Amino acid sequence: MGTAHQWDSESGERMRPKRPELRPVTDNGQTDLPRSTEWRPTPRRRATDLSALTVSLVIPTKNEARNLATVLDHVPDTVSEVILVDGLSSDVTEKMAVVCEPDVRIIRVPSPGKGNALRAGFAAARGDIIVAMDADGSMSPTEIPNLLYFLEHGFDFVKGSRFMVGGGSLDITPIRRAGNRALVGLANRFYRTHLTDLCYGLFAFRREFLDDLDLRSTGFEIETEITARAVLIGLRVTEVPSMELPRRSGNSNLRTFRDGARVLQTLFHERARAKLELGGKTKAGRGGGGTPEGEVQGADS
Ligand SMILES: Nc1nc2c(ncn2[C@@H]2O[C@H](COP(=O)(O)OP(=O)(O)OP(=O)(O)O)[C@@H](O)[C@H]2O)c(=O)[nH]1
Ligand SMILES: [Mg+2]
Repeated sequence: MGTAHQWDSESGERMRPKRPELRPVTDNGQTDLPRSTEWRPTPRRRATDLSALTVSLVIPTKNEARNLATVLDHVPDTVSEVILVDGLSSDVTEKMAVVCEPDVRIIRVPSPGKGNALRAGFAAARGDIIVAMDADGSMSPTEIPNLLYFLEHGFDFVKGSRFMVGGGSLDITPIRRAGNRALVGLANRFYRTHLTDLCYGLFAFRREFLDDLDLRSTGFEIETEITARAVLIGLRVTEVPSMELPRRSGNSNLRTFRDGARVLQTLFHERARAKLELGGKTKAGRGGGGTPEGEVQGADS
């Protein structure tokens, strides 16, 4: 795939990269990984050898045929499986995906919304690590190893940030930048964090926390929900710089004011939910008042 493609010297054909083997899934759909039904404070805090872990890349798509090749051709070999979540495309997105990545798993979700798509993809993922990214060419899969590095070194949830040193965006409009800034500020106030970005689709986390994250969003607010939940349940969260490029072709599905309002609603909702569910304590038992101040690394926005 991508930069790692190799060519067979005899046949002249392109060789598929060797992907790490996925762990077996048992009859009830579980892998042999421990699930997060109760607190296990120490094991998840240790650094892990990433070469022993498998990685699922989940990509939601809606009419991204023209953009997909650029994305799939640069997926690093550390990714064990690529899951495309489609169901609404009226173009040849699925065909393009199979041509670029014959082993791709395609999940069809007919209900609209990025949140619905991502949640279905996460549920289907079999890797130890789940990475999410967009298909419009605005994010580069070559940044995935940066996220994995921090998971390897003890973090549980790592998200890309366009607004920390080293990151950037060639795509964001002034109005969206202002909106994102206001929403990040509110999130930092609510959750006592130091996040620099909130509404960005490149992130990665350990699959063992999927049940605890208990995601419910249907639309673009899923990025806010997963970040808020990760903080509020006491995961170790950090940000890495990311560069957002303009969408390569086609139209954005995001509606600035409608989706901004949903993000705002999510911030309030998650704060209330955490108070109700956690009773003022994070699951890791470290935070006071339900917010693990100081756990989120990153510069102030
Ligand atoms: N399966 C599925 N995927 C979706 C849906 N809406 C958006 N997506 C995908 O989610 C990703 C992000 O959507 P975009 O439309 O690029 O929105 P955005 O990146 O937040 O906004 P822009 O910066 O304007 O591009 C893309 O890969 C889309 O194809 C949907 O309803 N279903
Ligand atoms: Mg986009």
